[in-house]
Amino acid sequence: MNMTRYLAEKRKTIEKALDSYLPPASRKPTTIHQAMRYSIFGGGKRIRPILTLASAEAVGGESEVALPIACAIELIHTYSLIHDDLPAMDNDDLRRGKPTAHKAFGEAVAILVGDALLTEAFRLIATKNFRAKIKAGTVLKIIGEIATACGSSGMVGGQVVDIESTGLKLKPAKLEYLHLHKTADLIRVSVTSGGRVGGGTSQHLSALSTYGRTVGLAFQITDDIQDFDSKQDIGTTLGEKKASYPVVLGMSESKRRATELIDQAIYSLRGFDEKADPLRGIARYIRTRKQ
Ligand code: GRG
Repeated sequence: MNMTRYLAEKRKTIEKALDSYLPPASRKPTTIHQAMRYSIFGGGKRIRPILTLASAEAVGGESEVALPIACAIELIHTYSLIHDDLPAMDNDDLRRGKPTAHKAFGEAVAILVGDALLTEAFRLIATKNFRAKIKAGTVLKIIGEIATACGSSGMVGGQVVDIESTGLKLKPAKLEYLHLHKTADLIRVSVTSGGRVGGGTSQHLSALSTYGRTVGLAFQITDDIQDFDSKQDIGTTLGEKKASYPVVLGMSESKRRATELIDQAIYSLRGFDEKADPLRGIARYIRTRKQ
């Protein structure tokens, strides 16, 4: 299958839905709504919501039914990037090729944009029209799983360990723990939520959970590899201060680990038919992606 075309089509579907779900920029107070839209529509690969749609399809469901959840996950991801960029965290000036939210709107508004996107995500899942065939209990289960993946035992917890590890020499197990929570938890729940809303069985969900965890970790490793390479290119040593795979494991072991995880992800889908081909393709794309 043509993955480039698949990803571009899904990205378009997600961006159209995000546009329809988000409050208009003209709604008062306009600053927050403009800033929310600035951050959401500032580019981005939309890999997490695409995984949600592809997972719904993989279990035989319709991706359209998964759209509110897919978009909610993109709102949460964008909130995490905005807060990660703040001066108190990574202090970044650019995100997705544009000034970060705090550079464009000030620190207070950037914090509030993150808060608003996180809250809006749960409103979206709770209120957007689900087809009657999705039971309220399924929606509740998804809300609980997403909250767990993003909270203090998930993404936020991983971010705390990341901050506390800056400048320290980490053991590989601690590094894996950090990235499992900071990055892989949200990716895993993007996948399992799609599988749930698509009507997947418990066997499907267990396989999708393994797929999500392994591609999530591989995603982080490839991100670290690119980050390390780019920092070497511009001759800084910044890349060595942050806890990252090339620093802890070395470059060739990091690449080997990423390949191993992608192989495990694809193997976890062995019980699925060709409807899971997009998930297989996304796993390969993560291994070879250039951005
Ligand atoms: C602030 C609670 C809180 C959490 C922050 C997401 C995160 C946790 C930190 C971002 C740091 C980072 C660069 C992690 C590497 C993996 C990652 C999440 C990359 C960014 O995701 P992409 O590549 O970004 O999907 P786009 O822009 O394509 O959406």
